[in-house]
Amino acid sequence: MSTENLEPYWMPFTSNRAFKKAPRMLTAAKGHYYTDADGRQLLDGFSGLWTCGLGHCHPKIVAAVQSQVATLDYSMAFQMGHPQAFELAEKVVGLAPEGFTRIFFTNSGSEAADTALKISIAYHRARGEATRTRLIGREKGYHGVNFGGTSVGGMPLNRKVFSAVMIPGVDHIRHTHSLADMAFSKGQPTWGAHLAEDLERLVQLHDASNISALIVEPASGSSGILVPPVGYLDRLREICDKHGILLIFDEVITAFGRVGAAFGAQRFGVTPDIITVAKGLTNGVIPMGAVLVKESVYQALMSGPENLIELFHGYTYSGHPVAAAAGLATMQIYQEERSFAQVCDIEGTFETLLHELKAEPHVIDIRNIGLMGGVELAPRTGSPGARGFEVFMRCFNDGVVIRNSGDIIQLSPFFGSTEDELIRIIDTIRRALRALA
Ligand code: PXG
Ligand code: PLP
Repeated sequence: MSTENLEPYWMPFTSNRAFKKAPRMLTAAKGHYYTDADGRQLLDGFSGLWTCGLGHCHPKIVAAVQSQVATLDYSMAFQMGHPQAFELAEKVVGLAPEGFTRIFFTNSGSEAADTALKISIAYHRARGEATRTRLIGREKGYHGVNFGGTSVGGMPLNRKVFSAVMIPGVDHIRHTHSLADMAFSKGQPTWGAHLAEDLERLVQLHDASNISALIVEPASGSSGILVPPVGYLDRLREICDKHGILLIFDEVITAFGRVGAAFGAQRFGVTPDIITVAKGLTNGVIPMGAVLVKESVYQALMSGPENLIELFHGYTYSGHPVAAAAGLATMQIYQEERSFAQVCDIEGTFETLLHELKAEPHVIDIRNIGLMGGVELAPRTGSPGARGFEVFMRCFNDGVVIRNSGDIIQLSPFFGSTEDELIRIIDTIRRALRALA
């Protein structure tokens, strides 16, 4: 048992009072396992928080971080540079879809989302279309918790309390989820491409000359694994092109292997104009996010006298040397271990095992793409989310860490998961479901 004073730390997205009565404390991690304060080994079925696809404490990332922190711990981020940030920039754009040549570093996915939205507005203004300021998100979207990301986001509970102070000039297209039309689809649902037409409705309403960008997750994670219907993203791309709207893919979860490619854009065969990343950029080891842009977006902003700052935006820790070192080691391992191909190799096994849960009590849908998996449960009458949390708790007590978003069970196994590990995760969930009321 741990002996810390648990009160001062206000935990993020956590039921603080319940946690502090019965804490779940993790004290160490290695490979695919956590150690908890009681010395138990827990199989991590969530790769951290979608972050650590390569496993925990990868020796090469640990070594890179140790060496960097002892060599250049911090380097002034504005008007100064250091080699690791430039090297990482080159490596990451090298993996990106054709046309992506520039990258802006942030410290999280939330900062990446807000940065991307601001870049889109600056881009249009620089090209003489200063009225293009309206931002379009999608219902059920998650783009972090800063003001911009919360505003374009579509998770009702994240918005409710802040409703009056959401940034102005935002609208949302409808989400793509429909149990009646796509329950138990494997991979991309075949129904739903037409839902992209909802963007046309908003263009008619607001006029294209006022719209800056559309931001969507190619496949959404937080709202419970929503996989894009076949043809849906292609249609969004066409409509954005038709109206001069920038298309932003928020790939904080889908980039760096999670869907079996370097980027979701490649997996789904649709190229946006701006991409946000975080999490897998450093395998979660040091916080870091980034915004990748096409050359045309960057060039539009490289105007004016050369000695002036082109974009009035940046973070004290943008391109932090220790984060950059972690990122560089991570990119090297992705290449050496063929991580993205590894995901493709086990995706089929994961899908088969996951969909076996269809027969279990309370299960009303199962969704998957790459190594993202969601199992939706019927809510208990009068207490939505209770069943999902109970499955999370039962799995934890049974030695497996998963996550629940309300009544949706979420899985994000490691890229190097063995079949036995996948079976253990699914069996543990099955036992939990059978024990539920
Ligand atoms: N965009 C997307 C698509 C994300 O998934 C963020 C932005 C924000 O990133 P930061 O680093 O600011 O948290 C995310 C983060 C879940 C879960 O349970 C997912 C996230 C965060 C917390 C929980 O699926 N994704
Ligand atoms: N608040 C104050 C008072 C600051 O001085 C700064 C940065 O210098 C910030 C906020 C922003 O911090 P960051 O650059 O780490 O996002």
